[in-house]
Formats: sequence, C-alpha cells, structure tokens
Amino acid sequence: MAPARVQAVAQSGFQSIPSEFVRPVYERPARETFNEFEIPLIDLSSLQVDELREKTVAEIGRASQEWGIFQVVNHGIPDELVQRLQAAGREFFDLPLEEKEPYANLDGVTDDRFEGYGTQLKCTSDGRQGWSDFYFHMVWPPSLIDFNKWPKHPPFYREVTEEYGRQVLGVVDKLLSAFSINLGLEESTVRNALGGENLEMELKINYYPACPQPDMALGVLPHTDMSALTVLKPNDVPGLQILRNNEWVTAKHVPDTLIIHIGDQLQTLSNGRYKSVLHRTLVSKDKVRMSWPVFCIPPLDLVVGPLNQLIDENHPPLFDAMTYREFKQRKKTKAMKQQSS
Ligand SMILES: O=C(O)CCC(=O)C(=O)O
Ligand SMILES: [Fe+2]
Repeated sequence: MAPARVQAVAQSGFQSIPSEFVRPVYERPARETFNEFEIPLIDLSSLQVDELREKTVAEIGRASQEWGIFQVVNHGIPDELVQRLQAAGREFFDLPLEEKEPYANLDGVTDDRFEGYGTQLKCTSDGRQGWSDFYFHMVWPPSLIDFNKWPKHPPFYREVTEEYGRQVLGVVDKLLSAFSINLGLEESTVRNALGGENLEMELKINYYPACPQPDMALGVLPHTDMSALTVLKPNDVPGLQILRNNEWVTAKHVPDTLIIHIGDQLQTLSNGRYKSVLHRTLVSKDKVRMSWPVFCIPPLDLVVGPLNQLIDENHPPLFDAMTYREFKQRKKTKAMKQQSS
C-alpha cells in the first residue's frame, strides 16, 4: 500500500495535524524569535569581467567558508524558463492524487537511487514526518535519464526541465571553477574530483501543502545535503531556514536569485574549508510552498576524500575517503541510530 501523501492529509480538512507531524517542543518553530536574514548575494556575471573576477571568487569562497550557503543573481538562466519550470511542477502536483500515484515507482526503490513521486520515507525510527511530498528524477548526464520516470503531464514538462538542467549545469560549472581557484587549485580540479564529465544532477521538487498548524510542524527536517552542491529555486513563499550561530534564521526571499548550498561532498573535498550548511524548512498556514533543488553529485562509485593538495602537516585530513554510495549508506544508518537514541 502506498503511504499517505501529505497532500491528502492536508486536504482532509482537520484543524489539528496527525501526531507523526508534530515536532518535539525543542524543534518547533518559535516564530517570534526568528530574524529574517539576507544570505550573501553574489553577482555571478562578475566572474566574466576581468577586473571583477578575483573579488567575486573571493566572495564565493568567503560565503562557502562562513555560511555554507549563498545566493547568486545574474546567473544567466532566463526568468521565463524558471517560470515555466515552476508552472510545470505545479501542474503536475495539482493533478488528483490517483494520477500521481503511478509515478511512485515503489518497485524500483533501491538504497542507491530513488526516482519518482513520494513522501519522505519514514527512515527515522521514531516515525516522525516532515510536512512535504516530493518528486525526484535525474537531469544529468543524458545517459542516466529515464524519461519514463519523469512526469508526463503537463506535456511541456520534459522540454522545460531538460533545458533547465542544461542551464543549471552552466551555473554549476562556473561555481566549481570558482571553488577550485579559491582553494588555490587548477580550475578544473574540483569538477574532476566529482567525476568530470560524469558529474550527475538530480532534480527534486518539494511540495509543502498549506498546514493548519505550521508552528508545530516542519517541511523538511534539519539536515545537510549529501550532494557536492545544491542549486535551489523556491517559489515565492519563504520557509528555508539555516542554523546560524546556533539560531534558526529564515532566508529572505529575493526574486531572480538561485540559492546555492554547500553540501557534504564539497565539505569533504575542501577538507573542511567549506561548510555544508544545516538547514530545514517551515510550512505556511495558507499557502503551498514549493522548491526545486538540483543536487550535483559524484557518480555512486567514485571515491571522494579531501583533496591531496589541501593536506599537509598543519592540515591533516578531517574526513575519510569513500565512495559516494558508501557515504550515503553510512549517513542514513547514522540518522536512524541518532533518532532512536
Ligand atoms: O525547500 C527548501 O527550501 C529546501 C529543501 C531541502 O533542503 C531539500 O530538499 O534538501
Ligand atoms: Fe536540503
């Protein structure tokens, strides 16, 4: 039997949410204490301007070290394409539940990859859940895309999402070069350490239905992304929070930007110079929030460890080298143990 979708729970009309969605008191969003924060904003087009490149690379490096997250403007992805991507995702999620369920692909679930429509799997032993449904599928490289696992409705979904994937790769390339230069390495080093031409990208669509008790629930629970980096485009409903100086702060919504998260693989490659940022999301009482993260990941069998060039006697390796597959498995096991202790 398919698990209950959060969208179905939201539509049931109850004024109080089922207990599995109620966060323990220490995790509940105490809204009044939240500061709205503008996370560092970087003009990506400055990387193309000779006189500005060095300064911009330094800004990217600083944000990656001190925040683990930043936003970019003038990233080159046309707003019209972003609007169409978001319309396509919205139209899919607006379908009746029974038309989305065939995409759940439960048969194909392995520990390595999940593609399709779903609800946060109850991998935590306390069985608590975030207030969100999602859709996952590969967008790069073309050889790993199985279009049967993409939504077939609306009909323009495939065209806009393929194009968005290509455009995001352009942004990712610029950022990976900037990271290499900032770390004092040859420009292609970070990209090569993530698989070079075999670098992969997965698109996730998060769907957070309106929630009758938003102060008791979270959309996604606190986590760092396992990816190398994540390129995130939310709709205009605020909700992303990061842990900053031990306080959860809400990222201010700035139109026309993309949010860039440093994930665990870049933290490892950079031997801890860059920080993967702990984040979570809030839900809204009366609005649907949606977000489109693209996770840039190494191939599953590639070994990722601190780059040799960043290790010396003053900088011993802070992380073990292991395949991305093993990293994912270990992180999942650790999360389950923590929840049960
Ligand atoms: O919805 C968001 O803003 C963030 C979602 C997220 O962190 C994730 O899906 O990993
Ligand atoms: Fe995330």
